[in-house]
Amino acid sequence: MELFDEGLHSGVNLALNVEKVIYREKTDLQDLVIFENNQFGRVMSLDGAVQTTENDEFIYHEMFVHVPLLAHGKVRRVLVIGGGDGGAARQLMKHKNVMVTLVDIDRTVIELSKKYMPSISGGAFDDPRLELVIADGCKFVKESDARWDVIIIDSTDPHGPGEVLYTEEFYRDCKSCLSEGGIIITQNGVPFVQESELRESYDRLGRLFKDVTFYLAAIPSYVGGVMAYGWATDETGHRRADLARLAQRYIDAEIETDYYTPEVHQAAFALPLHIQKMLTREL
Ligand code: AG3
Repeated sequence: MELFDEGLHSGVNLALNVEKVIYREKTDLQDLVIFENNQFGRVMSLDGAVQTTENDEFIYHEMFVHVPLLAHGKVRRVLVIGGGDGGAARQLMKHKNVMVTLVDIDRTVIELSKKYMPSISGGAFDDPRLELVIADGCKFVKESDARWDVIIIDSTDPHGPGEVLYTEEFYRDCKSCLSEGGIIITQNGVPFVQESELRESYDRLGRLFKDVTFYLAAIPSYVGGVMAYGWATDETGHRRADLARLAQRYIDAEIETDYYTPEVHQAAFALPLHIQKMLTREL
């Protein structure tokens, strides 16, 4: 049987059985493959790195979306940069009063995800509360004078087209698109194998925001241990939202989840010591 061999991190490769290749295309921007695996269902890879899978995407996307929305409590407008598979958008649509702008550079990712992995977006792209923009996210935030309560940076890892989405300049432009008390969330990789990425984001975001940290979730298809989401805001109260308040917001939001609970939300911010030490270590 053919093997998909992800060599994203040096010295460790993720091998997945390819039951069947569903689609393969080298777009102008990225090398895209969709294949079937017996544990993960359909898997989408871009430039050789697993982006999302049918069976574990709920963990990644629920934690990306419900943590900032319920921590903030009054979110109306959300900007997603990347996220062309529609997984974050689907979770956002669960929140009744939320309007979403999704900016992805690659239309092909959206079309193929809708066609071959429809459960991931679950119709979110057809929802009138979602505005889709095909554009370079960097340029978009530089030029926009609109404001959002939460900005979700659902990017690839910092290689290739996604690299610019990890620069201080981009974070600064995002900040200028945040409403007061707004929150930026980033996909920040797997700390055990991507320590320098974590450290760099911590420095860059730390220069711009009062409250910068990470929260964690284990995503089975992202090899190497728990994954870190970056958290950046000037409103220090959001992170301190107590359990009773989160639980009430969760009930009031009437959202159905399979991973997120208010307890998991709080616990995700507890950083193991080795990760805390990464943040203070010189690189
Ligand atoms: N965002 C996350 C990509 C992470 C890839 N890293 C890895 N394979 N270790 C992709 C888009 C999901 N909506």
